[in-house]
Amino acid sequence: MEKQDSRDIAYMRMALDLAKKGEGQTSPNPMVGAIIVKDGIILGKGWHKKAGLPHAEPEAISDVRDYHKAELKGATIYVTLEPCCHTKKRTPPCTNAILKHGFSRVVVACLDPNPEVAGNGIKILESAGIECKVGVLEKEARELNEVFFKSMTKRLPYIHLKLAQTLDGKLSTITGDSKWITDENARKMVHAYRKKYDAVMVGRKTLNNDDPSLNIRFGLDESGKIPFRIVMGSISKMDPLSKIFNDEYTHKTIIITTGADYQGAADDVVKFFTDKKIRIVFAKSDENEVVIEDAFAQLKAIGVHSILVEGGGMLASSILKKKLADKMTIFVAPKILGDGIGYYDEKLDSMADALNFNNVAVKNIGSQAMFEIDPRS
Ligand code: AOF
Ligand code: ZN
Repeated sequence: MEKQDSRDIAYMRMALDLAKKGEGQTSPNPMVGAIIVKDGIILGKGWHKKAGLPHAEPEAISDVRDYHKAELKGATIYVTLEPCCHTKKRTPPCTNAILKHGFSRVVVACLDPNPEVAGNGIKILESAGIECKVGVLEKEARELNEVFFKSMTKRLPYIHLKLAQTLDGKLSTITGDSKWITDENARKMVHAYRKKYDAVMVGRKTLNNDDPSLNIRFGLDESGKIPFRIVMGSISKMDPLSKIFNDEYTHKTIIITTGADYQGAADDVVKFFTDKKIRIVFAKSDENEVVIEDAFAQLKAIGVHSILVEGGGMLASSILKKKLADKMTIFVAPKILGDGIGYYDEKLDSMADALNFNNVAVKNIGSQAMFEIDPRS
């Protein structure tokens, strides 16, 4: 029995590695990997490559060589997510494919949080007499698909807040200069994050000060992915010469602003953005500022399920105050700036009122410290 368990774990680990190959490509779908094994031989492997394309299970089945196809009867399939069983969607249910080929055992890392599935896939397989085992490397599988789990169960997108600060807690000088606080090693990591998520977001001041491209560089752009580039704030104060308003990907640029600000903007400004096919999304306002939760809800409604927020200070401050981050990465560089822009504009009297994070890992990235924080716990 013990031996059997360690074998299940080993195959599931391979399936998880396969699932990761879909990173950044599968949204709004999860990353899923599958491995087919019979008598200790791996007959086929597959992973879900992109929403609309086949799921991991049919990919693994079609990977099986023709002369092995008959051996699928009685084989085991390891899948990192419960096989789907619902029909009102792009691809056929994977439970049908599993039943058709006569698998005798299905090992799954975690149940599918999609309410259309949520345990029903396993029920269907078990009632057809297939032995099912759920929960092998469950923690790893859920972590891998954190974004998907949030997107199936919550109204807001998954938010990863990334900041680069000096030793004295500043994101930029008082004039807004922030290039560069961290070195290339840290910045390369940020580009790897950009690749993972649906969108990258900055506030209006950061747009004007930094003129960021918000694309994926450092040799990580082989997939050709261009994330949505989102800028939030007053549309009339956004610099129209910014790169994200003038490159060839303006259809991937989204402006979030308030209705009042839009109405107050000059006609030629609005025409400029509309001609460039830049999407303008309105969010509720409070004292002329965008209400951040509403901005996120509006983005989710148009299909943005995950966002890497890269600052600046005001945007970070409102995310922190409203506790909207699912993950935080803070790079601390060995520089001291003195007067400058921070990112939490509260005036606290007591240490007891400080935001205090419990789930923290600290790593060295060159001469920088990287704090990885799970602010939810
Ligand atoms: C699986 N294996 O590899 C994936 C699953 O629009 P569709 O047809 O691609 O269906 C998307 C849903 O299917 C998604 O919300 C999730 O419930 C499930 N994803 N299931 O058995 C896979 N990617
Ligand atoms: Zn499926």
